[in-house]
Amino acid sequence: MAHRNDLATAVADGDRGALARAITLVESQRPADKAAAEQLLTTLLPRTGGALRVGITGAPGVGKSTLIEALGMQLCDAGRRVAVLAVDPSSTVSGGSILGDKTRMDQLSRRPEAFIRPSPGGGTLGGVASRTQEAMLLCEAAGFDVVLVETIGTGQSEVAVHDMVDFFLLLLSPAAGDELQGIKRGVMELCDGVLVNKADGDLIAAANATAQQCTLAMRVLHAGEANPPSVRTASATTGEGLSELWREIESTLARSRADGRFTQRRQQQAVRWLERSVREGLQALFEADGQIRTALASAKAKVAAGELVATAAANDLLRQWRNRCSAG
Ligand SMILES: Nc1nc2c(ncn2[C@@H]2O[C@H](COP(=O)(O)OP(=O)(O)OP(=O)(O)O)[C@@H](O)[C@H]2O)c(=O)[nH]1
Ligand SMILES: [Mg+2]
Repeated sequence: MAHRNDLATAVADGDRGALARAITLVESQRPADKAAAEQLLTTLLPRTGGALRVGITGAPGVGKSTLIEALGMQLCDAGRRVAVLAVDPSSTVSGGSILGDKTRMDQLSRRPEAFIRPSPGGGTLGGVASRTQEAMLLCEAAGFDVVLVETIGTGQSEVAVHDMVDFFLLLLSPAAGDELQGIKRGVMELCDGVLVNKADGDLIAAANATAQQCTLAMRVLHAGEANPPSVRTASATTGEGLSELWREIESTLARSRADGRFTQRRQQQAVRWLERSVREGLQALFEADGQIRTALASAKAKVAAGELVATAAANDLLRQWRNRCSAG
């Protein structure tokens, strides 16, 4: 117990080694570690919530990591403390991760004001997202005042990251104008801002054209909204446009703080996180029961063969499970 309190104190003191150990603890799947992690998070909860949480999504190679590094350096220079996290569902399959194998952000990782953590591997997307969210709380408890979350642009992980940040930025490449139709409408609706990256050298004209097309598309998608998401261009490699981007993010968040949307969004996110965790936990409990697993397998075969109605089979399984719960 004393050891755990030491860890909480060390995290709260901003000790980076302790923060790394605390994140390892919340990422652990061992039952004993889970209890310790819950206690740690509960102890530190009053110290959380103080960071600006910004999610960054976009197709592979669009420049997310380069942007995060450049923006992170600017923020550190301005006296901010920046944590970088990632949600990469592919790492749950491969065990690798977007911030792990391909070691980028070399400069930022050497800054004492920055903390970079790759995506946790293993488990469902929901599990990975939950652990990233817990890592975010720990970073806040350790005094980081900006948390940047990189995610690879796939529908589900985008929703998961949108659900944990205050501002969700979509990165497009200069060539995306031709493909705007193809870009999932979902993420265009979800995002709070769009950045056309790589607006440098020969790509400037294409980037401007894409930004124009995107602005029109956003007007249609967000018709009638008081503050439709902004669209701008920048270059993560030259740094052009990045301070304007950050100012825009801060002023958007200042507006939403002033009119209450900021708090409301965080409250909704916390409640959805609870609901998601309950759903996932229930399913895990259900499927962990050996007899239920056997019954489920046989129900699947019968439903597939057209011998059983799916809803009737599901109700029967749930009834069996309830009986087993009340018996056990
Ligand atoms: N010209 C130009 N190239 C850039 C810019 N930003 C990134 N790149 C290049 O684009 C390539 C991909 O950049 P990353 O930052 O790794 O892209 P990413 O979106 O993080 O990629 P994944 O994590 O693999 O999805 C690298 O070769 C970068 O040097 C930019 O603003 N201008
Ligand atoms: Mg990357």
